[in-house]
Amino acid sequence: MSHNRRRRLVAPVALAACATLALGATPAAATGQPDGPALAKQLVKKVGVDGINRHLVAFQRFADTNNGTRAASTEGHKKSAEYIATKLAAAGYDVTRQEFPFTYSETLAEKLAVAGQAVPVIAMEYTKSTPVGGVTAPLAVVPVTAATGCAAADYGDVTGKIALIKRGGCSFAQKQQAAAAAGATGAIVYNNEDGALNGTLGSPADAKIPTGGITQAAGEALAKQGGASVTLELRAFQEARTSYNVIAETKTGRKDNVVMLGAHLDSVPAGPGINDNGTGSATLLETALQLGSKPKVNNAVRFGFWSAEEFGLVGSKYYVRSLGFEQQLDLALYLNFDMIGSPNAGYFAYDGDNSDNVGAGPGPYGSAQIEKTFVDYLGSKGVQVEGTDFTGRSDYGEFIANGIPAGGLDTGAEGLKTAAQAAKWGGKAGVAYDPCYHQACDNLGNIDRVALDRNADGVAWALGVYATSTETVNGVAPGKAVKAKAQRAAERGAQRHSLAAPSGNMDPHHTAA
Ligand code: DTR
Ligand code: ZN
Ligand code: ZN
Repeated sequence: MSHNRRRRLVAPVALAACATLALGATPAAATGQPDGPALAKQLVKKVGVDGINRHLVAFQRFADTNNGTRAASTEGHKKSAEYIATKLAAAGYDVTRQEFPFTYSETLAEKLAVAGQAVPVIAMEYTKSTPVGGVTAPLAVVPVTAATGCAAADYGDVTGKIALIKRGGCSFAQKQQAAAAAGATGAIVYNNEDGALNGTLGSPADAKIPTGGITQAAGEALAKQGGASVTLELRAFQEARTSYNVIAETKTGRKDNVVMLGAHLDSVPAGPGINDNGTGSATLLETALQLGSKPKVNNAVRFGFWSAEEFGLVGSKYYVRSLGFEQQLDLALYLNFDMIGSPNAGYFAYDGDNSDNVGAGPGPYGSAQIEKTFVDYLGSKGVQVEGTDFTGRSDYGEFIANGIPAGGLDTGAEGLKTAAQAAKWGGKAGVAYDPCYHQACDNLGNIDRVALDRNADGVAWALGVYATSTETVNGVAPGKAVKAKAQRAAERGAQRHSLAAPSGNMDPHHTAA
């Protein structure tokens, strides 16, 4: 049930009777809901925050009884994945587990001291390690430009020094590579906006020197202390491991126009990941259970519970790349949900049409329409939604890189809520949307359940709309599947013998620049 209880609609008899191929739009009623199919309305009513919260409690317990984490490859992740797989299989879904390799990494130490003063620093994912106790060296301040420290020539001779570099203009990987080429023994990148800088170098192969991130304020203070003695200790444990995605699909609906919804299930090693991304996972699980495995839908519905998102979107990339082109064509669209109950929540929908005109361009054709579905739905509930740039910072990245229309919702991570946003949505200006982002305190106490409830209604709504018809997104009207069964079987056979082609044109890492 939604947060704002709505007047119950009397189910129109005619609709109930012809529900097999659900369903034209019904007129917007006094609910304030936009026009939509019966399935969307029913699902919004059925999916409630109490059911979702029960799954969050389960995730918290899996972390609490397994070293405080649900990170990919850990027991906490496995327990979470089996909890989901077991429930969906029992509900009659076709469930598969897809195993893949990745590099596990865990921060062991992150310390920075300048002239004896401690400065909070976050080790970049896949950073090279310093020795225990760190390295002590003079600070070299790299002159600020539009692309500070992106080329070795920006540094001068920094042999044996620790370089201080402003964020922007290129990836963190490129900055520490250029710093290393100029002789630096360590790199500190400071933010170019408010909030902590929690970055990744993308892959272990790209790491050259110990690299950490600090806030803009700390960086600007340090920039006045060129030559000061700096001690930097960044140490990480890395190991080749495997983890697995859980995929579940309805038995009903056409299989050549599948509506896919995904959320990453893994947390970071530092914590239980109840907001990031227990919220997205629990909401998809509850929505799938309420939908049932044999709903009366035109389009099949597939749910992906990704692993190793926190190590560079590894599970979702592996999944998309494991599909042949025809299997990708069978996906009508992809909806992603990563962090939808942040405690100081913002309300964001992925900017499919690039109307915000910031950062990345628009999503593939159809993404704009998906964005509108979310914006209109939440707008009808009195929630004014803003855009989230299609940076590729979550699991939709590989889908859009392959031209699959995508959309989704989030309530914000380490970014700070502005005064205008606090006036519009409530909450605290100048404070992160999720002050416990990627930390041990991302627990059951770190959830705004009103925001979670509203977003869960958005998930249920969009699922109901697109399981009924994706015509606005890809022109496929409700009706018969275009492919004969035999043709599809032949294609599947052919794909088994060909290697999945890597998509290659985009490398959507998690805060890589
Ligand atoms: N990828 C996320 C957090 C994140 C940060 N910005 C966005 C924008 C849209 C979706 C997710 C995110 C994480 O898992 O850490
Ligand atoms: Zn995360
Ligand atoms: Zn996440």
